[in-house]
Amino acid sequence: MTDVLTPVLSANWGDERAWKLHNYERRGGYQALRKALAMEPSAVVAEVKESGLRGRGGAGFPTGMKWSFIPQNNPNPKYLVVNADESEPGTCKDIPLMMASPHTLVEGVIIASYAIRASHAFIYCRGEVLHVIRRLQQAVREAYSAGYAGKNILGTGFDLEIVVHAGAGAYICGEETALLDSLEGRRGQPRLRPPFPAVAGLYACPTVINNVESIASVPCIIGNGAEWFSSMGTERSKGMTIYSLSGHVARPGQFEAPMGITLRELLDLSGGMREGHQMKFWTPGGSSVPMLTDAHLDIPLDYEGVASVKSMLGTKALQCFDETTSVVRTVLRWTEFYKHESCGKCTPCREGTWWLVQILKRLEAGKGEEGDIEKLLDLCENILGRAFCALGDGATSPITSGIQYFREEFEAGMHTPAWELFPYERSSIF
Ligand code: L3W
Repeated sequence: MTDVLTPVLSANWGDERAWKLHNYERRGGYQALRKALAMEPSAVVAEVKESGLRGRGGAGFPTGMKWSFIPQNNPNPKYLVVNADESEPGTCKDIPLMMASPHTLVEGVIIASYAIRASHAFIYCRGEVLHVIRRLQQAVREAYSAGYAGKNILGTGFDLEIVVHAGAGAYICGEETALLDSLEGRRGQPRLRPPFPAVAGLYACPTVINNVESIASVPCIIGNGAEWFSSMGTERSKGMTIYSLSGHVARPGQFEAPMGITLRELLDLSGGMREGHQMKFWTPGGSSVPMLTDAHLDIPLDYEGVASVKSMLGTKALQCFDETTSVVRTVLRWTEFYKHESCGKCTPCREGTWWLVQILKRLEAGKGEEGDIEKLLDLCENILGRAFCALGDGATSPITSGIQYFREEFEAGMHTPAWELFPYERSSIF
């Protein structure tokens, strides 16, 4: 079964002091950069396009295409920004990657900046993870000392400054335009799109924003070629990727596998659900996408497979819950998170998430009122597509899908508290 795994990004995670430059170089690190610098920037973009790499931050937008949107006739500076603000519930792939192998990301940053002709790159990392920020800073310093960053990189005349920026701990700053506002020193709130960042991003200049895993995938694509990468995965979702498994599984963690693996296969690798328990529901990509059930264990975990059951692959954070878990309570906890993290800029999200929490709280307490389920669905309908950014939409997904699959638990909330039906002590989560 383990041959299902394709460790590339995680290949060196078990190495001693894998984060040090000399250990990264010993495994061939920075050879892809040398190769890229010998190519035309447009050829690097073409190679990434050809590979079929799609954004690993949640939306799956083709990475090479995004790079090609950068207008090269625009006289303004171009910027690369790495979204390292990993905060989607259950998502834990970028932080382990940056801790174990920060140079994979730094090498990707340099290649990507060269490809889009950026002379400044920013890694925006969530502020709570100081250990990650320190590790990144150390890796960037090492890259400067070795001549991989700074002026005249490897004697090619290419200059690049890399800045590691600490965010202040707001989920909304993972939204790309809020991240840009925050990076510019303002309160992080989403901007209207279009214009997309590729046209007017940081300081209103053309900017590529990519997720950590997307940029970290670039060195192996340049090093091994687009064909190597696209030989893995499925027809429209290419390559390998990192899935995070959490919750009631025997061995939670990160599993790097080709796009299209199923949760059943991943569960085999992680020892299955905790002993004596069965899968009840799970999320394919954090809590911002519709939940699925044990009926969906064999769908391919790629963009198309998950879309075929009306969910989204998202960040590939597979949170697994067994039969001891109350759906109402779980959905309430997630909704409290969205209410807390709503930036307040738009009314549907700011007010809507508050009302959703009020109704879910009384359903959890067994004090639901007649019509509460309809009210929840009506509120969701009025948030979906009407909020300023994806946070509002995301907040509705667990509720509508929870009601779709487990309506009887919401109905039970009219008379029985969730803690009676699902005692806390049986469920180790929430
Ligand atoms: C130029 C166009 N660029 C689209 C770019 C756009 C962005 C990318 C994807 O949300 C999802 C969300 C969360 N010209 C363009 C263009 N672009 N059209 O492509 O854009 P979009 O709008 O499809 O998605 P998004 O707003 O980036 C991301 C989901 O991810 N998610 C959340 C993850 C949270 C984290 C975190 O922890 N920080 O990653 C989980 O599922 O719901 O649907 O770059 O500029 N015509």
